[in-house]
Order: sequence, then structure tokens, then C-alpha cells
Amino acid sequence: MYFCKRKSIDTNDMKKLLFLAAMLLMAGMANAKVVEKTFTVRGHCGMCKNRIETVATGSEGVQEAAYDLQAQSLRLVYDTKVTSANKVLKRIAAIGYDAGRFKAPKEVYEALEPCCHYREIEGVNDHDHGHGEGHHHAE
Ligand SMILES: [Cu+2]
Repeated sequence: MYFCKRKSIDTNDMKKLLFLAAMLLMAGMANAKVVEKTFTVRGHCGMCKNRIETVATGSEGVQEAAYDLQAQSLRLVYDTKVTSANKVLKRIAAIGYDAGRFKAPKEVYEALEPCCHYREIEGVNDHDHGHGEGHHHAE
């Protein structure tokens, strides 16, 4: 009698366990960890902005990329289960723009259009000017 009852409980437990395992599996597959972060990326003109955003959004796992020229910063929305910020920043550096701790290779940087040479144009100060106005260039 007791054994019979016990056995039926065990089968039930097994079913519950299987159900739980299936649930975990599904949760694991649907589990995306999307974060939003901002990184320092150098650039100088609208072309830079376009290229930076294109390469960022073209990276696997990146859902959104918005580059702010004035702030020299890139806002990324990405899935940390698929990619990492370093992976994306590395790709940006590879096309000529210093990104985070990655420096663009010299030859790639030098191949950029003159207007994109942010390293020479230090007028875009990281701080001090909030609006890009108010540079006092003595010609
Ligand atoms: Cu440019």
C-alpha cells in the first residue's frame, strides 16, 4: 500500500522535474542580457559618426548605437550574452577611430579623410567647451 502510493508520488516528481528542466532550457535560450553603456570614441565629423554607428550596429549583438560628436562618446545598447563592449570597440578602432582602450592603427587612421583627423585637430576639447563654440584660434 505505502509503496504503491510512494511510487505514484515519485512519478509525479519526475514529471515536475522534467517540466522544470524544460522550463530552464527555454529560459536559457530566451535569456538575453541587454545593457546600455557609453564609451569614449574619438571622431570629428558627420562621416566619422556615420562610420562609427554603422560598424557598431553591424556588430552581432548590438541593438542600438548612437554617436555624440560633441561629447566624443558612443552609446551602445547590446546583449552581453552575445557580445562584449570590447569586441565592438575593437571593431571601431580597426576602421580608424580610437575607441575606449583600443587605439586605431596608425596607417588606418592616416588613410581617413583629412577632415576626420581628430588627433591633429585638438580644438575639440574633451571638456571646457560644452558647445563647440568659443574656440579662440589665433591665425
Ligand atoms: Cu570624419
